[in-house]
Amino acid sequence: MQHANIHANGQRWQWLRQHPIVAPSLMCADLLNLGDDVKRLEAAGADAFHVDIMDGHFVDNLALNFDTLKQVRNTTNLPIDVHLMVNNPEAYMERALAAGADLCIFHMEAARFPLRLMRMIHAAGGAAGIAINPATPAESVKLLLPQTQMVLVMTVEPGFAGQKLITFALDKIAELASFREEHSLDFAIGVDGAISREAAHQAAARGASFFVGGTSGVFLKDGTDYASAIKALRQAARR
Ligand code: S6P
Ligand code: MG
Repeated sequence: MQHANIHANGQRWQWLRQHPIVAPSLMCADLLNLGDDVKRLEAAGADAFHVDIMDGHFVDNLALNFDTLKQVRNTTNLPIDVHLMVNNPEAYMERALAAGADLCIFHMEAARFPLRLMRMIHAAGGAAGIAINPATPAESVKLLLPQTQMVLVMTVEPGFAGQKLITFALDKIAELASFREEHSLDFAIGVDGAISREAAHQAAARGASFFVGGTSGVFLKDGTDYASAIKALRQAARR
């Protein structure tokens, strides 16, 4: 799957239609050897890379930044999604696009002008994604679904890797999937947070196709290599 996968109308989201997509979360990678890790993950079968950007306000942590994103862009041709966990995403979106994100995801809870943001992303040829926290109802994004390429359902409170799965958030996947079918819409459903094989299986059964792999799915502490972990996650995510 290559980044140069341009949709007929010039927009870069054809790749998002594949199932499953396993996107390792780079904040969980070896940050002192990030370039090597990106190459190793690519060779191990990663479909895309997930880059978390935090501001210390929307969430009480900091993660990667736009300079890191730029360097990752220069290291791989795989698609990159950027997950902005920031207040006022309107102020950051241009930088995410300029740094080479293919899919720009902002939080519904933080956006004052979600439609404007989506238009800005589309005008730059990117795909637009909306993330919702575990306690944010799926209902809150329904009006925007015809414009979006992905809804990222958070299955942990955003901010930190290594948390426990919040199972009630999984129900929103089925809700979004049935709305998608009912209205013949075309957006992917992603899941982020504690996505183990079991969680990937449950999320896929409800209609998710995009799986962020962190410490529960790809960067496993038990010595499982990246290729085996990604393969197992992909198998678990088969419909
Ligand atoms: C943090 C961020 C996530 C994490 C991912 C880590 O909120 O948005 O993308 O990197 O959740 O995965 P895990 O399996 O450690 O929870
Ligand atoms: Mg994330």
